[in-house]
Amino acid sequence: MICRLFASTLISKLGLKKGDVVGLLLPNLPEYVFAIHGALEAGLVVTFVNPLYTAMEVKRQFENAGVKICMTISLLLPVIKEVSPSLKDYVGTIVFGGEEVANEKARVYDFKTLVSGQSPEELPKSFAHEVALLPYSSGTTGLPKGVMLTHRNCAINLEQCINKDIISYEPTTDTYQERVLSVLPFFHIYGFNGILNGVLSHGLHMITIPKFTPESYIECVLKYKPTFLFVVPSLLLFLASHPSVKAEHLSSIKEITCGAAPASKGLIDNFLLKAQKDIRIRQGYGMTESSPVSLYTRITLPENKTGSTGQLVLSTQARVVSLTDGRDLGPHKSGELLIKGPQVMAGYLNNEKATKETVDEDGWLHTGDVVYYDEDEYFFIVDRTKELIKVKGNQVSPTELENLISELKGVADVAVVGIPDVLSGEIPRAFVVKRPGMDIDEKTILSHVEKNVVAYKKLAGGVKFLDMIPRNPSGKVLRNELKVFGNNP
Ligand code: AYL
Repeated sequence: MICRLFASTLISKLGLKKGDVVGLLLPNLPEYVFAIHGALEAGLVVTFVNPLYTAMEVKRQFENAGVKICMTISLLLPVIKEVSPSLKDYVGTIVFGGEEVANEKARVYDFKTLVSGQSPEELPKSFAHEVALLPYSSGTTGLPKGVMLTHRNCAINLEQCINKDIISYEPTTDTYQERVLSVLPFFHIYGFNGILNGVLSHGLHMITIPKFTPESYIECVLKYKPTFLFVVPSLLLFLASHPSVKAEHLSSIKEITCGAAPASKGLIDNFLLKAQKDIRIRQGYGMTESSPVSLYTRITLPENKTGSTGQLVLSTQARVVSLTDGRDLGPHKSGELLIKGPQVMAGYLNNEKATKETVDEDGWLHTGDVVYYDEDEYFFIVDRTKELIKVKGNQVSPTELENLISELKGVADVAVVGIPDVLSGEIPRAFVVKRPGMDIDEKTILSHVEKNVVAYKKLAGGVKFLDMIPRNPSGKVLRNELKVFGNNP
C-alpha cells in the first residue's frame, strides 16, 4: 500500500510521468522497497548507484540515464547537491528519514511528509514491455552502459527461478520461518531482482544491513538466526576463514547461494569444513544483461558437480561456441557462452552499436564468459574473454580507470587489467607508459584514481611501468599478455 501511495504522490504531487527516470542513491534500508517499487508502480524508470560512489561517478551515470528526480538519505544530500545542477529538467530530491532537511523551495522533499494524506490514485497500466530498470554494466567492453531491463524481463526472471527443483523455500503459512540474510546491495541486479524481489515474492523475512563489517554481520547472524544466506565468493571466504566466525554461528543456516564471481570447489569445501554441518551450497550465474539469472544449481547437486554454476533456468537456451571460429561445441569443450531467453535485456540505452555487438540478430546474448558443460548439462565457468574486472563481485570497467589515468600529463599510454587476488577474486593493476621526458610516479597515479572513484575500484594491484603496451595490429590491448605479466608481483 505504501508503494502505491508513493507512486500516486510521484505522479500527482511531483508531476512525474511514465518513463521519467529516477536515480536512487541509497544504502540497503527497508525503505528501499518503497522507493524502488513506488517508482516502478508509477511507471518510472529506475537507475541505482552505489551510495559510496564519488559525486563524479554518480553524475556520469545520472546524466547518461537522464535522471529527473533523485531519492536518497540526508547523509548523502551533499552528493546530490553537487550532481543535480547538471541534470536536465530536474524535479527535485526525495529524502528518506529527512524531515529536518526538507525544503520545498529548494525542491528537497521528505518521503513521509509527501506520502501522508495521499490517496491512492489511478496508476499507469500495462507497461510489461517498457523499461523498468537501468542498471549500469560495462558488458564485454568499454564504459558502463545503461542496461534496459523491462518489467517483463525482471518478472520473468523471478518466475524462471521458481522451478520446483530450484526453489527450496517450504511453502508455509508462517513464512517468517525462513529468514534470508543478505548484505549484497539492492543497487545491483543480484541484490535487487535476484534477492530482494525473490524474498518479497515468496513472503519471506529479509534481513539486511547498510554496510558490511565482520562484527555487524556476525551480530546479525547471531541475533536473527537466518536460514538462507546470499553471498559472493569473497563473503563465503570471510565465513570460511575469518577467525571470529565460529561453527556455532552458522548453526541456523540451511542453504547458501553464491554468485557474481567464481567460487572454487576448494572454497566451498573449506567453508563446509568450518561449518561442520550439512549446509546446501548453491551457485547462480548470470549478468546484469540477463536480469540476472541464467544458470542455477538445483536443490540437489550430485557431489561430483561441486564447483558447477548449475543448469539452465526455465525457458533459457545456451550455446557454447569456439573462441576461434564461432563453431558450436559439444560437452567438455570450453568456449564462449551464448544465452537466449525472455530475461535478456532490451538493449543498452542510446547505444545501438554496443547492443548489436552484445545481442546478435537471433537474440543470442554473447556473455564474454568462457565455460563448458558436461554430459548432464551442468555448466562450469572457466574464464572471461571480456575486459571486465570483478572485485568482490563488483564490476570494474578497465576503460573507466584508463580514461582517468590518461588525464595525468606524464602518461603516454595505459592499460588496466585484473590480477588474481585471494581476498577479492581480482584487483585492478595499471600498466603505464611514461611520456618521454616527463616523470610520473606510482603514488601520483594511485592517489589520482583513489580520489575519483569508489574504494573497490582503486588500483589495489598497483602500477607497473612499461616501454610499450602490447597491442594487436588493430590497436586492441593484448590483456592476456598483461595478465600473465601481472601475475608477477
Ligand atoms: P554482473 N561464477 C563465475 N563468474 C560469474 C558468476 C559465477 N557464478 N556469476 C557472474 N559471474 C561473472 O553483470 C561473469 O563474468 O552480474 C558474468 O559475465 O555484475 C559477470 O560476472 C556478470 O557480472 C545469481 C547471482 C547471477 C548472481 C548473479 C550475477 C550478477 C552479476 C545470478 O544467482
